[in-house]
Amino acid sequence: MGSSGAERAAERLLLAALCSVCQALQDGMLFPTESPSREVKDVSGLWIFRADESPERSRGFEQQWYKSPLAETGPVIDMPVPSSYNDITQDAQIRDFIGWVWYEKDVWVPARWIQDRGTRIVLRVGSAHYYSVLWVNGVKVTEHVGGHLPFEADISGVLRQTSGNQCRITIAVNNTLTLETLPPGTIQYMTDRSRYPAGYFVQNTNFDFFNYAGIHRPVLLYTTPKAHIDDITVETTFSDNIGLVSFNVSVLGSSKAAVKVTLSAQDGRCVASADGSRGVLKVTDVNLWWPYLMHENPAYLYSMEVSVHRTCKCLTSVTDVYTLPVGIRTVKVTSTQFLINNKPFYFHGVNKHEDADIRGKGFDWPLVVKDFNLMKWMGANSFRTSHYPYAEEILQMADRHGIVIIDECPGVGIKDIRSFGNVSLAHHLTFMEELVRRDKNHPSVVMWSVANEPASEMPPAGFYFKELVSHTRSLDSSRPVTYITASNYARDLGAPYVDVICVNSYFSWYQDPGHTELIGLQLNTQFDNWYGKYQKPIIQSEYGADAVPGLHSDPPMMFTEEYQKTVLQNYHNVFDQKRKEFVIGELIWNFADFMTSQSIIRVVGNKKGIFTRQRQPKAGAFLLRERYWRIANETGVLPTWARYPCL
Ligand code: GCB
Repeated sequence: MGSSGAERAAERLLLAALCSVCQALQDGMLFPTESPSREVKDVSGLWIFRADESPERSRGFEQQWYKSPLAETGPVIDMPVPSSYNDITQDAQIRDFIGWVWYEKDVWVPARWIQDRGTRIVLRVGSAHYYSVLWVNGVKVTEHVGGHLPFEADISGVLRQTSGNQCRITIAVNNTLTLETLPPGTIQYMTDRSRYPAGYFVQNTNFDFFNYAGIHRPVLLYTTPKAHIDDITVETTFSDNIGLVSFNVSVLGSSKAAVKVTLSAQDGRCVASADGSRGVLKVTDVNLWWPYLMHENPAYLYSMEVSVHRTCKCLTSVTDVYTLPVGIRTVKVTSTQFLINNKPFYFHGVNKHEDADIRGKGFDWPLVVKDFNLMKWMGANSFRTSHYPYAEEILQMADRHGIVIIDECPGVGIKDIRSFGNVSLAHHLTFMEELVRRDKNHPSVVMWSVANEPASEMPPAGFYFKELVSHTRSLDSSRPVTYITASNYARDLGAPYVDVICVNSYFSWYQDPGHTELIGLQLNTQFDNWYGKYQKPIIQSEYGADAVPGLHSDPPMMFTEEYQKTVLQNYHNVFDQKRKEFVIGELIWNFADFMTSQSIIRVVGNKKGIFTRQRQPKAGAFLLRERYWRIANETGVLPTWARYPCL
């Protein structure tokens, strides 16, 4: 039987996944910034767009839509970038589309970039979901598997060989998920002709958020000199008042380049410097990076300037400069505590989604800043990037505001035993490599989460998580590793390998709906069982209840704001006991309401937010606000401006 278009798309996806697994990550993925030697040109904005609605979804490739302007291939529409495409039009077919969509934009590249052969021109996509192929002036320049992470290509050669400084960028993106993608999914063909037309298929997934697709983060052109800083890795520690920053710089494009590193304080004073691509900087009277509400001067960032020099006939010239913010801090875990800078840290925070009206998962500065303002307003000191890596700009905000992050990879919905095979594992390991490569230098990131609620009771899960956790540790030994479990403590096969136990539970919601009086007993049992078995600190990584804003009842009933509040209060009573012992954090599910696929258990999305999708507070937000500030006042060192007035 010949395979259909969607099956072929899935196969193509799989092949690409395998191919990316074979390539070890060789290059760095520094966030593009401007410097005396680098320029950045944002080419986001309005692109044109065409979904390949052919039954096989393969017409674009057959007719080579990348070879000529997209508008010449058929009807195109306007599409903003960054944004998910799903909610932009009035067309349900576009909203629910599965398969290839095509984006295109004509941009001008500054002539001097092209003329100066010592300039590298790089095209970078912040993220596109899920599988992408990129062409410049009709020439394929790269492809990438996986949403939520950046990818880029050096396009200098193509630009210099093709039509000069006019540049047509074409990006094809396919959101098909397979058993080996992260998250996994399956395409199901409906063969009952009395109910479905020929060729009808659906995408099945096991995760609870809408599979938004498209170009989700900015598209940039940037330059570096040929001899350029490719990657920088910093690790920090301190002893008494001396901070230590070990660095490792990789330079590409020159074997003779010399590296210089200078660390400056916030007032511009140089506090340490060194020559060479590896070394350790010593900072006396160090200002440590502290989380928000843990110190009166949180989120202190030094600025590390890395420069590359070349000496030619006794003349030394600087060829490349890159500046990296550096926070000096340590993270450690004991059997009962999470220590930041050797002091106990209690996570009082939120789980989030990249999700909003209209733009879906598209990056949006107003939304990012609003969310940080809301988190700080409610006294949250942390969030988990459920269930995938968030935009780098969000991590930079967290570095600058002292908000602590559990950084999660999109290993969500791994429920099918076939997703525990070698191909899946290899892709998962590669994903962790890409994630650590991107996020390793952020002081806000204090722990890696390799998955959410996998079927960790299935026999292959033991081997799978042993490999995954130990590989992640080998990539970064300075941070603990976890995955988020909803399995029973007695049957979870991955828990022996993690550093912190993260447990999700929904007592009185999915279990014993309506019976909030059972929460105390069940939650105590949950904590005692997990701690009894593993003697590792525990985070309640999800808990909550849906509340439709404006629905009220007393006594509380499910879906009302009062019920959500009552659930939270009952959980809090137990947290307050257990945080004296081994519970090191509580993360509400969820910060805001978010879109899901349509189902009989979701009313226009998941309503467990304490804020609506439009970021307006429900009653639960005020409850958490009082609680978080109370905890902060008890445990932190707050500047006077930060004290919650009512406490
Ligand atoms: C969970 C999942 C999360 C869901 C949540 C819910 O356990 O980790 O993705 O959205 O429950 O509301 O059902």
